[in-house]
Parts: sequence; C-alpha cells; structure tokens
Amino acid sequence: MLVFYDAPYSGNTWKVRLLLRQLEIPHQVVKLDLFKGEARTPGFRARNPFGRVPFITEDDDFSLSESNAILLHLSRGSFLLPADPRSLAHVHEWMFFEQNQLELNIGLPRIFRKAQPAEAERLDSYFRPRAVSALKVLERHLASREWLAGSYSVADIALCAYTQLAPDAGHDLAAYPSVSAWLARIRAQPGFIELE
Ligand SMILES: N[C@@H](CCC(=O)N[C@@H](CS)C(=O)NCC(=O)O)C(=O)O
Repeated sequence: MLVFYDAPYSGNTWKVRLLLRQLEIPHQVVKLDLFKGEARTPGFRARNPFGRVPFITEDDDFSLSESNAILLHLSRGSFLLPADPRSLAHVHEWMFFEQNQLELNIGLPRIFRKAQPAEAERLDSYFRPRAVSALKVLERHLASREWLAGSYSVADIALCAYTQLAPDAGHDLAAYPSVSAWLARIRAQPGFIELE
C-alpha cells in the first residue's frame, strides 16, 4: 500500500493530495504537524533523509521525496502525464520553473507572514520582485492557452499550488487575469480539493 506523509497548510503536500484524489489512487495517510517539528524528528529523518513533506513509501523499500518527483512518478500512464516526448518535456520545463522561480518566492514570504511578520517585511524586497517576475511569465504564457503544456497535466497541478497562495504572500491576482482564469479552470476539474 502506498503511504503518503502529508501535512496541512503546505502547498507542496496539497499537490500530491490533489493528484491522489484525481487519479483515485488507494493510499494511507500519515499526517505530520510541521509547526510541532514532526518532519524533523530522528525517526522521520531516518526514513526520509530530505526531512520534508510530501514523502511517499511503497510496499517494497521504495520511497520518494520532492513534490514534483512524486507527481511525475504517480501520474505515469495516466491522463495527467502526456506520453508524447515534446509535451512531456514541456511538463518538465514548467515543473522545474515552479521549483526554481515560483515555489520559494511565494511559499517563504507566506510562511514568514504567518510566523514572523517582521521578518516578512524585511525580506519583501528580495522575494516580491522574483515572485512578480514568475507570475508575469505565467500570465504571458496563459494569455493564449488553456493549460501549461497541452492538456490539463501534473504541470498545472504543480504550478497551481503556490500561484493560488500568492495572495497570502501579498500579491493581488486580479493583476493577472489569464492566471486567474487558469486557476478557475483547475478548480473546475473533477475531484478538485481545497488547500487546507
Ligand atoms: N522542494 C520540496 C519542498 C518541500 C518542503 O519544503 N516541505 C515543507 C512543507 S511545504 C516541509 O516539509 N517543511 C518541514 C520543516 O521545515 O520542518 C518539494 O517540492 O516537495
């Protein structure tokens, strides 16, 4: 049985939660409380050297960290992952972009705003322009297409996670109409779940 180590509030775990729901993959959930340091215990670190969630294990010794690696692994052969090599390359392109340019630039200020507001203000000049630049790239790309890479795919799930959370990091998504329309299309997909 697939075991999914999950945690509320995280955009990265939400990606996997949504994929498991949309592909109806049977699994067990182990829920961690990150604010109590439950991803930093020696027991969890022994199983998962990355010390972060999401994390999955399968029946044999196989385990996997990194949200986008998990999405790519679990979506093999499904409608969420194109078989055509060029479409697949575009899925990869967007998922690397997400980790490199979107996730931290929205995710970190979001956490700071919740946990350390003074620090969030201090770091705003670093994160804000980087997040805006990433959101503008998305806006330009989505102005002429419905989905990031052909049809609805794990790339849309990956990029949706922190884009939908941009308001929590102080960004007004009304400034990005194509991005907002794309988020609405994702929300209309069967099995969509809200980020807790
Ligand atoms: N690049 C990783 C980031 C994973 C990550 O940062 N997870 C956070 C929650 S969003 C975490 O587990 N933090 C635990 C901690 O800091 O103790 C991914 O995409 O999965």
